[in-house]
Amino acid sequence: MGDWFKRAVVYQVYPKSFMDANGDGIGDLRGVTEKLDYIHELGANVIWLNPIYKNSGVDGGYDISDYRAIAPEFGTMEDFDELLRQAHARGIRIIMDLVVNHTSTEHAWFKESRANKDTPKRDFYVWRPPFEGGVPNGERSIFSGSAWEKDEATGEYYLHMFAKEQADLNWHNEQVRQGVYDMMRWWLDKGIDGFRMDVIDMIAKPEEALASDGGPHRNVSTGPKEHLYLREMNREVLSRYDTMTVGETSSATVESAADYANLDGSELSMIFQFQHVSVDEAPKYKWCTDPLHLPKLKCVFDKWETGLYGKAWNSLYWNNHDQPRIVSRFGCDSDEASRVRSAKMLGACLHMMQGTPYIYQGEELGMTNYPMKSIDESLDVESINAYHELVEEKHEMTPEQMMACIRRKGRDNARTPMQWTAEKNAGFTHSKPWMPVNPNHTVINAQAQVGDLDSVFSFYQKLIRIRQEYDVVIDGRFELLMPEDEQVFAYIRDDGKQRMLVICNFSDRDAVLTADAQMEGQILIGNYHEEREKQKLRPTETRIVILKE
Ligand code: TEU
Ligand code: CA
Repeated sequence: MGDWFKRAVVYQVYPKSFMDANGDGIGDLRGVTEKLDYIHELGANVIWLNPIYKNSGVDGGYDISDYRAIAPEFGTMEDFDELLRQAHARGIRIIMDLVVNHTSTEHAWFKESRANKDTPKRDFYVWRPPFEGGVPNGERSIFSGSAWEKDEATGEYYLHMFAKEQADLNWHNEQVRQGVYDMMRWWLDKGIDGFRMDVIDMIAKPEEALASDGGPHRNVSTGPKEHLYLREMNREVLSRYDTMTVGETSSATVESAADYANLDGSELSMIFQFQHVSVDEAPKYKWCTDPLHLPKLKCVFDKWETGLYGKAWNSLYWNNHDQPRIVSRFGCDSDEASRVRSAKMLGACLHMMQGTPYIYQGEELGMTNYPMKSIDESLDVESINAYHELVEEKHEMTPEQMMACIRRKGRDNARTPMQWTAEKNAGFTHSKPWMPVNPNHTVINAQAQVGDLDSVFSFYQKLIRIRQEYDVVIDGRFELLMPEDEQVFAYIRDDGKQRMLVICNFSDRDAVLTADAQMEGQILIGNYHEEREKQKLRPTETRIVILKE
């Protein structure tokens, strides 16, 4: 493992909604190849490609039925090879989604496992006998309902932590692990540059959570063998290639990250922690509309930035295919000027921290949440199941309350087609898009922004250049200023040679800087043209300053 990941800026492509090259309404691999110059112009040097493997169409490609085949709607293996070649020719590396906590129930392994209690494949998945005639225990699926599904043929239950079409693999089985490592080597031998590892903190489930004992819902994440398995994967696969890896670990803490993302390279390059995207969640998961309380968010970043310094590496993200659009969430998208300004402010806040930044397609344009009216419009298994459970079964929320939550937090927000132009279907496709395009594409689109020096796109371009030019962004220590302030997020980066000050007003009101955040220096970038007042910030104002010695 080299350490190029420290200088990487990752652009995440959700292929289904990125660019449709063959006009069937679904984004595809040739569409990604067509748009490589756009990603290159932005300045990103790594692409994370969401799953493109053959799948059963239940969970956006995260229900894989063949790890070595491309889903026909995305194209062919030749299309993939061409994409990889063209990306490498531009100095862009590609990391692939590795989804190995579960497979689709249509995967050959599962079909064999289900068909016969005596095949060695039976143990590839988590099968349990009923407990007192019912489910083995109270384990709950993240996508609502029990995590156990009964198979009528054998009378046993299999575990699915997500949709019932996504059966959890049994990582305690040596052959499962070897099968996964073989597949990883197969892709790395093709020339890909690493993996983003889906729910990798869930692979080593503690045995007691799986017992058929009628027990309660228990935590299946970070079981005792978690790091053992990742070290094995590192030894047998990753360490033999020049890779970058990022584990998706919603349960990670600063303490566990010191193992997962240790700078000694024994496990992964970095992880996605979830604490900063959970600050506006109620005790009951994400279905609420609570506003952001800024000191909480600052406290989380402070903990991760200082906690991992010199020990492990951070990832930095606001958005991905599971998260609502950041400008609609922590920014202000009610009018065009505030949308542009707050999208820039949020970019500056994140990109000047220590870690590898990830930009999710359309974030660089300040794309917003989608104005969904009714649940019938949702295409996301998570939102649909949650609606049925919370509104129709348990009557915990009215339809209006739940729709407000889905509009604010639902995953469909991230998955509407990329907005390339102001034309019909936003230039994403020539036919009917698989998912509706946000009506605001007439205003928010790439064509309007590329080359416009005041656009969100140009601002992101500059942020990436600053990161490349100033080593303090890569190496400097992080020091939070004004921790209790409810409007301003301000911090210093200091590498002993240079000091950088980053100030961000998260509110759409004027804000006042305390003395320690008023230092003078050279402003590298900001989101207002006119002269500034030293002690005051205007609504959603941001500035990045190199401080005088
Ligand atoms: O997400 C895992 C995960 O933690 C999600 O359940 C997340 O909490 C939720 O989507 C937030 O709304 C990964 C993938 O990123 C997601 O797209 C998949 O649906 C999931 O795994 C199952 O593979
Ligand atoms: Ca297509």
